[in-house]
Amino acid sequence: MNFSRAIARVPGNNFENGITSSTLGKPDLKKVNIQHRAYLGALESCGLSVTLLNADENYPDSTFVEDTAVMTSKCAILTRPGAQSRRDEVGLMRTTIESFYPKYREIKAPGTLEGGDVCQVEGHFFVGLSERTNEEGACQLAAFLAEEGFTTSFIPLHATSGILHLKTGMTYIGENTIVVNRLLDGLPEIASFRRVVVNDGESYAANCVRINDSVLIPSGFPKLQNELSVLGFKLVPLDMSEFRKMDGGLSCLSLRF
Ligand code: CIR
Repeated sequence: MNFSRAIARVPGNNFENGITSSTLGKPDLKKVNIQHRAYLGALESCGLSVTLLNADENYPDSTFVEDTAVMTSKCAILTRPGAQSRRDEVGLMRTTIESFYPKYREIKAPGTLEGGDVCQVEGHFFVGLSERTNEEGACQLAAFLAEEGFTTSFIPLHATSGILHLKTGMTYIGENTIVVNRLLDGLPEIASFRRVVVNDGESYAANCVRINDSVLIPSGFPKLQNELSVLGFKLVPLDMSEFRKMDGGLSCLSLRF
């Protein structure tokens, strides 16, 4: 959770044409850009040097860079998104990843994997098997990670309606603590962790991001904010209303390494 860099991409003018299951209405582009700039500012105030890529109007979801790669302290893996409209976003990321990790790996067909399904907990990676990430993709990732000494386990999400990616439903924020959607709280894989459970009204807030000594959380979820403050976490609340309309959370907007 100690990072020095991040990669992000400016949202395109056609951001509203991306994939969404939300019924919250169309995003307001002006607010999208204001919220994105505030997000970049928060990354910088956490000590990260941000590589900001230009918007790409061919890919309305391409500001959600997290889905295109898995970054670790030892290696980077380019993904192969399960969403067909997002598959070629990976090509846009290749040269940037290569500039930081000359020997990167890559998920190959028929594997699919999106970075939102990968939740790192110290030296272990939980990988969600979702509509976007299949077992083949997860196995390829696990093999790459094993070469670097990391361990992996899979968490099937198919039966858990409403959870797009694993990290939509749970995130590790350090100090042996996982913020988790009530629907995933019974998972045996996380039984040994301190769990902060978000219930239905605040389920969007299960996607937070620990960066160095801070935790970015979406603003507007007072119960979670209070619980994490009481536990001693240093919080950075950010307005994510417009990204939420496109099923995006805080982690999706950057690759951190
Ligand atoms: C999508 O459906 O692919 C985008 N609209 C949202 C992606 C969110 N990414 C993430 O949770 N890592």
